[in-house]
Amino acid sequence: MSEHHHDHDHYTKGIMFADDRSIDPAAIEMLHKAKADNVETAHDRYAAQLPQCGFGDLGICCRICLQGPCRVNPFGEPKKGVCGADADLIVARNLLRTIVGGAASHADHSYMAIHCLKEAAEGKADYEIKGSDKIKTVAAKLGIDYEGRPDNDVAAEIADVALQDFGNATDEPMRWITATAPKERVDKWAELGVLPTNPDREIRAAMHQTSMGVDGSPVNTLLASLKLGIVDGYAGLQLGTDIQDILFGIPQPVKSEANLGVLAPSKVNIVVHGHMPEVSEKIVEWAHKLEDEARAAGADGIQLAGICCSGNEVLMRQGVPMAGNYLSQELAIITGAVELMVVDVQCFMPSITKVASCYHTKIVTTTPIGQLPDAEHIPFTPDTADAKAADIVRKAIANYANRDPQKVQIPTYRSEAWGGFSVESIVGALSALDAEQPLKPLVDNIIAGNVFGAVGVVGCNNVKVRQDYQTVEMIKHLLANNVLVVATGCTATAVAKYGFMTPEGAEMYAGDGLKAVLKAVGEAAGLGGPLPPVLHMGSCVDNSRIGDLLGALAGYLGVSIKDLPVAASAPELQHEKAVSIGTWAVALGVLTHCGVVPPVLGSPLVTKVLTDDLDQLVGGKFFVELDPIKAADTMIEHIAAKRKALGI
Ligand code: SF4
Ligand code: MSK
Repeated sequence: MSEHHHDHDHYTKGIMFADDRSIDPAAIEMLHKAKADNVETAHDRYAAQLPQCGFGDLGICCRICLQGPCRVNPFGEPKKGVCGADADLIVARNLLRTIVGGAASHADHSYMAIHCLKEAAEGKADYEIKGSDKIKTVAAKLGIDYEGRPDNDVAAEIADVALQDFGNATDEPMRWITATAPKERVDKWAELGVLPTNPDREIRAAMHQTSMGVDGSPVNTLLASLKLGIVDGYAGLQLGTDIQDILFGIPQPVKSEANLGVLAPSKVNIVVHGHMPEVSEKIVEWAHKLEDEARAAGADGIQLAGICCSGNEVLMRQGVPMAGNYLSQELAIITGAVELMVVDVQCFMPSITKVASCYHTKIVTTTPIGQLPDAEHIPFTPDTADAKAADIVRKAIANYANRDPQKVQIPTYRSEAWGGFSVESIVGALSALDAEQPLKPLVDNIIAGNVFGAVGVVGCNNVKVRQDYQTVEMIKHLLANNVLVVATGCTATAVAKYGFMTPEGAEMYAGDGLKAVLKAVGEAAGLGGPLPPVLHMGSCVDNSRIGDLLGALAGYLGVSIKDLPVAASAPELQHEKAVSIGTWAVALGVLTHCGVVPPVLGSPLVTKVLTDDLDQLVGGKFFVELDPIKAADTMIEHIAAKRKALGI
C-alpha cells in the first residue's frame, strides 16, 4: 500500500525531471546511469539518426525493385518513380507491406502456439493443457462436439481446425473468422471482398500485389490492407489468445507490481522478454522449482520480471511483475542486477547484447528466427521445453556470482498493479451483480451515463515521443470524463507503473460516475475494493480480448460494433504489428487514434481514405493527434455522437 501512495509522486517527479525522454523516474535514473557507465541506449542512437529522412517519413520512398530507390517530391518534380508509380501508389504499397509485416508476425506467433498445443494434446510435449473451460467455449464456437470427450482429444481437434485454416486451399473464408467474429462484420467484409481465406496465402498475395508491376491501383491496394488487418485480427490475435488460453489457462484477476524496482537486490533476477508464453511460462515454472539451487548459490531466491508481452503473458496468468515496457528493456540491464534475460520473438532490440556486455548479464535466445550474434542460443521446442528452461534458469543462477556490486543500482520505483482481466473474468465479476445477464449492469450504467463509454488503449513505446507521457495524460483525461479504459501491451505496463491499475487508482483518477460503478462491481465481486479504472487485458495478441468484449456488448444490445460508444488508441505506436492491429480495429468499426504519425502523409489520397472514406466502408477510421488531451477529447466527442445515435 505504501508503495502506490507514492505513485502520483513518482509520476509528478518524472514530469519534474523535465527530461523529454521519459516521465518514468526509474527510466530517467537509469538513463543517467547509462551515461555514467558509458552505455549507449535507443535514445542516443535516435539522436544520432536525426534528422530522419523526410521522404521515408512521408512514405514516398520506394525500394521495391532494383531500379530504385525512387522518391517522389511532394513539392515539385519528380512526381513519379522510374516505373511510373506516383506518391499515392508508393505510399499505399508501403503501408500494405507494413501491415503484412505485422500480420505475419502475429500469424507466425499463433502458428507456433498451435503446434505446441497439438503436440501437448498428443502427449508429445512438456506442456499440460490447463484451459479446460476455454476448450469448451472454443469447441462450441467451432462446432466441435466436446461433451464426454477427454480435453486432450478436443484440444487436438481444435489445433487441427487451426492448422486447416493455414492449409486452406479453397476460397472459403478462415473458419476461425466465421466462428469467432460477429456475423454482421463477417457479412460486411464479404461484401467488400476483404474476407480472408488462408492467412499464409493472403500474406503471400499481398507481397505479390505490392511487387513491381502488379497492382497500380492505390485504392485496391488499400482494400488489401484492410484484409491483412483482418488476417492479423483472426489468424494472429484471436487464434493466438484462444490457443494460449487453452494451453495455459484463462487469466483471472491477480495482484502484481510494475517498474524497475521489482528487481531484487539479493536474488537471482531473470527477465523474460518477447512474446511467447510457451517460453516464459516454462521459465516461471522452473524458476519456482530451482529456488533452492539459487539459495545454495548464495542468493535469497529467484526474482522473475517481465519486459514487453512475454511479461504481460506471465503477469496475466502468474502475477509475475513487470520490469518495464519496450523502452525500458536496455534500462533493466543497466541496473547491473539482471543475471539473465531470455528472449523469443518480437520487440527485443538487437542492442541488448551490446548493453549486456557492459555488465554481467547473459542474453539467451530461444527461437530459430530470433537469434543475436553475441547471445547464447538455446532453441526451445515443445518436447524439450523442460530441459531447456531448467538449463536457462541454472545459467542465471550460476551467473549470480559474476554480479559486480559496484555496478548495481536498482531504482526503488515500483507500483502495485492488478492484471488478469480476461473477458471471462470481467464477465465473472459482473455476474456478481446479475448472474443471469452479466452484461446488463455494465450496459445499464452505460445507458445511464455513469460509464460514458470505453476506450482500448494499446501498443508500444516509441523513441520519437516521451516514454509513457501521451499514454498517461490521455488516459487521465478519459477517466476523469467517466470513460472506462482497457489496456494491453506496453501501454498496460505504462499505466501500471503509475498506479492506474489499483483499486486506489479508481479514487485517484476516475470521474464520479465511473468511480461508483467500479466500486459496486469490485465490492460485489469480492475484490475488497473498486475495480481498477484501467483494466489490464494482456499482451498484444490479447487485443482479441477487447474484440471479444466489443462483440459481446454489441450482441447484447443488438447493434453493430461500429455503433458502440467506444474508441481505440495507440498513443506511442512503434511496431508494424501496431499498424496491423489498428487496421483490424478499424475493420471492426472502431475509431482508432494514432499518437505517432504513420508514414502516409506523402499521399493525400491514402491519408483521406484512412482518416475519412473508411468510415463509410466499415464504420471505423483512423485519426492522428499528437496532443494527448486533444486526442482524448476527440474520442470523447466521438463517444458522445455514438451515444446520441443510439438514443442514450
Ligand atoms: Fe522505383 Fe517503381 Fe521500382 Fe519502386 S517499383 S523502386 S517506384 S521503379
Ligand atoms: S511488446 S509490439 S513494443 S506493445 Fe507486444 Fe510492446 Fe509494441 Fe512490442
